[in-house]
Amino acid sequence: MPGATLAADLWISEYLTPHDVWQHGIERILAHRQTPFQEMYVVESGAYGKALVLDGKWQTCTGDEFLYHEPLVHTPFVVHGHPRRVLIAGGADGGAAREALKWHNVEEIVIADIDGDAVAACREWLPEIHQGAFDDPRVRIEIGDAYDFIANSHGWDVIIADLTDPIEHGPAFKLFTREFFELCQNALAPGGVFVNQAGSLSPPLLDLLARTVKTIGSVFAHTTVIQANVPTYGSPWGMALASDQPIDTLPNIAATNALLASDTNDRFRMFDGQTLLGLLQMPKYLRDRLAAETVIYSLANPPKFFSRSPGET
Ligand code: SPD
Repeated sequence: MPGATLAADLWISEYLTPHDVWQHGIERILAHRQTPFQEMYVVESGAYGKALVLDGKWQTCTGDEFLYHEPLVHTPFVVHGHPRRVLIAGGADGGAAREALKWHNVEEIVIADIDGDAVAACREWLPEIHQGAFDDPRVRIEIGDAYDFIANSHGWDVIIADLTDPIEHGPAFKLFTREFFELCQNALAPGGVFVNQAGSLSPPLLDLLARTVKTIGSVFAHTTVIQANVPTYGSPWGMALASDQPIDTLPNIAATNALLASDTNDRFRMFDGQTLLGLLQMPKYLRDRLAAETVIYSLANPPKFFSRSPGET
């Protein structure tokens, strides 16, 4: 076990900022390869179970993934009310698809992920996360650029952008731009809901989330932020929720629980009406930051790793 004996330890060291590192002791490397799109590790950590790490960024792990995937999926589903067709951009690990399958009326789930090697590795090494979702007849996997797939598809009730961090030249950065959000808006059916993982809520890292929400808000009529706490991400995490229909950020607890009881298998570890109400409450520093934000991301002005280039203010 790393740290317990005098030995050559193995750690995943993720830079959360250029000056802050979040380290996890690794028991075993299960898979490692440079795919055509990113460097991929699947590892077994000592404390948080098996994990997927892409381009040095911790993506998900068996120890706390439910704290990410349940809010990411069930919040837009409850806001929509009766989702049938669901598109997941990214989502290589299958955790979001697994959660979507808990809804009885869901007929079709497409996972559009650019990296077939990552999907194959997650299928092989992370069955605890996908739990067979890839083989459910309602699920279809499209290996390819989600940007192009969404540009050519329509009628989705919910679009979930379950993406990697928007590293420059990485596979995800253009899916954080106004052009992509416009494609998503066009691809949604009337009453459709969009959600994406939008980055850290830690004050020094807030540019990405604030600018992403500002950009989404320049496309959709209504936006808000889901606050998730995923310990292995190193800070509270934000998800942007958007629709052209109003979003009730004070949802009635009993009404949510009744919907979950009638329309799902009700097998949740963290999500229910009370949890949803909490997820949708933004603290003042965050509301103030969103109100002050002016930057809109575009293909010509995409997000930058650690938010800013050296020297940029
Ligand atoms: N580094 C944290 C951002 C991770 C977002 N992607 C998560 C993918 C899980 N399905």
